[in-house]
Amino acid sequence: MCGIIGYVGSRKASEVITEGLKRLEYRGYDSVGIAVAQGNSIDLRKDKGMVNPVAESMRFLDVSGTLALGHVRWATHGVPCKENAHPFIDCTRTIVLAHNGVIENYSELKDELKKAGHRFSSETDSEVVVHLVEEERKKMPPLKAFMAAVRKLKGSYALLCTVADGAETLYCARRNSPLVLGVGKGEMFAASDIPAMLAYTKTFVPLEEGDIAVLSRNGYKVYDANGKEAVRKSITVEWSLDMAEKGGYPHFMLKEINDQKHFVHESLAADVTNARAMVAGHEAIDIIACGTSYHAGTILKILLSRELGKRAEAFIASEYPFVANPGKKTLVIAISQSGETADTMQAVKFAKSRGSKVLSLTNVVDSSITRISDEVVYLNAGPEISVAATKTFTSQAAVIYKLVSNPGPGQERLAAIPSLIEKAMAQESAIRAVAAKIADKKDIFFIGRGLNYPVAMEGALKLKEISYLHAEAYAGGELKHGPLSLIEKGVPVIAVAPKDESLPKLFGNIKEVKARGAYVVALTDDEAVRNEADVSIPLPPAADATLYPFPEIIILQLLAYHVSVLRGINPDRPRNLAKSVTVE
Ligand code: F1P
Repeated sequence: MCGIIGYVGSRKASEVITEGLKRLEYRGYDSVGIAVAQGNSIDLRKDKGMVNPVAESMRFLDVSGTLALGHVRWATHGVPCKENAHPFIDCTRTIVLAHNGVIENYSELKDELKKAGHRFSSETDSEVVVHLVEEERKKMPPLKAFMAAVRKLKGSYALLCTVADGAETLYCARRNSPLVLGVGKGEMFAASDIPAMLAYTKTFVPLEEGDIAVLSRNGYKVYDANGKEAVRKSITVEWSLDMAEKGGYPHFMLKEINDQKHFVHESLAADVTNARAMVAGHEAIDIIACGTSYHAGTILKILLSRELGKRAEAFIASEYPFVANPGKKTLVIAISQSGETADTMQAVKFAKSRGSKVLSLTNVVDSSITRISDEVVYLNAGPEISVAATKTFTSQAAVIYKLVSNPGPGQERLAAIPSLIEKAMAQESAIRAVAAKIADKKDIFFIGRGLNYPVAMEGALKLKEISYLHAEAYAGGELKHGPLSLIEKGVPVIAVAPKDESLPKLFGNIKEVKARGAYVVALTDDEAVRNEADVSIPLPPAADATLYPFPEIIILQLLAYHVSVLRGINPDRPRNLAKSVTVE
């Protein structure tokens, strides 16, 4: 995990890096650091904590200089503390480096380097890299030394490194962790993602696996994994900086929930022609994803089975290699907002090793998953900054519904989606009132059936990740097989209860929990359910009952948001989590 950013040009580098780190904070926020190279010296400042307080207490902006690199950390090796914060400096204090990823062979390397006399100050895997560069540099010039060091690494890495030798050069490398170059006039950037550089340029060059790049204010050179100079395609993005900022909302999450009414049009415009042909050509389909994307995948599985008659199964990506048996005839559909999730990447690699074709649905252009997939559909949801996925879930669902709907008249049903989303959004004050009723509870249950069950799972995930309340979702019929023993007076049960074919059965489940004293919150457009519930949030009626997941999820996202805020939590930065999970 972690976020990295580097700059070389003529601006005050500490400003560029500090601003960039704020935008990268969603990738990790347990510690932060910056290193500015000036002539033959390096000014390194870092500490435990989030960007704003650390940048202020360590006075990041006091440092002048036009070349710098910075890092926000999500701890994997070693607790979050000042010593383990990046960047890392070598024994001679002239080489500095920041890393995102996991160096798998770090302990062997560390032993060798220690024997050679290097002194380490942290418990991290990353620190070995700077000492490796230092060791190699005794024998060769900086670029060659950097290349030689990178060749010794096993695992995943996006690296930024500089040597304080007056050459004002930034060395970059990537393998299995994202790194994008930003190309400006008389200046160059490199960062884990595009929004971190969007204030300065709209031209970007995503690096490929194994690439090494050398940046100076005059431009850049890329070398491929064999050390040969290579040309990489540049892209121009249309996103405005505003799309990556809060736009007047108190939190990114609320902005992104509200964004959905706009972005769903973009997602519904995704080109699924080739993807649809792939689905048509396969009878057995395995869907792999994690977290929120897994819930979207579960919706896809239901639609593929019910509407297209396929043998479809949804798998948690990290489990896939241990429980599935894909082959040449299997189509694997991987769903990942970031396109970088290590668990999903590993599952895709496993499927490819078995000869399966891979179709991926992702939001991030040129992300790692796009490079190993046979076909890609982009979600077109724009950047999502809040750690909790909201608009990208809806975008995944929109693309999924388009994928399973036949072209032409088959797609007419999709036209109702944007207005269902808007009508759900209009319930915000009712939702806030319900949030106030449940914000001080300990355990909260969600129930649903059919397509409403994955929505209930996603509602429970949203609530637990940003409010720290214990929330579980059950298919309505499962309650009596165990969980019913947890229901007692006042325990909230949130019933996702639209007027669809599953409602008569779910109604019975609502009665079961009511009889045991539960406080029932119903999302419903049904009169009888409304009368049975303690409180209800109106669902806009959907002419096509399969579309209910769209208004349902908006309501559950807003509910989680308001509970989080009422509990005094920052919903954009939940503890222990990060947006892009690049460790297995
Ligand atoms: C999967 C995921 C997200 C979740 C969190 C951690 O990411 O589980 O759904 O919100 O940020 O990662 P992705 O593969 O969809 O990018």
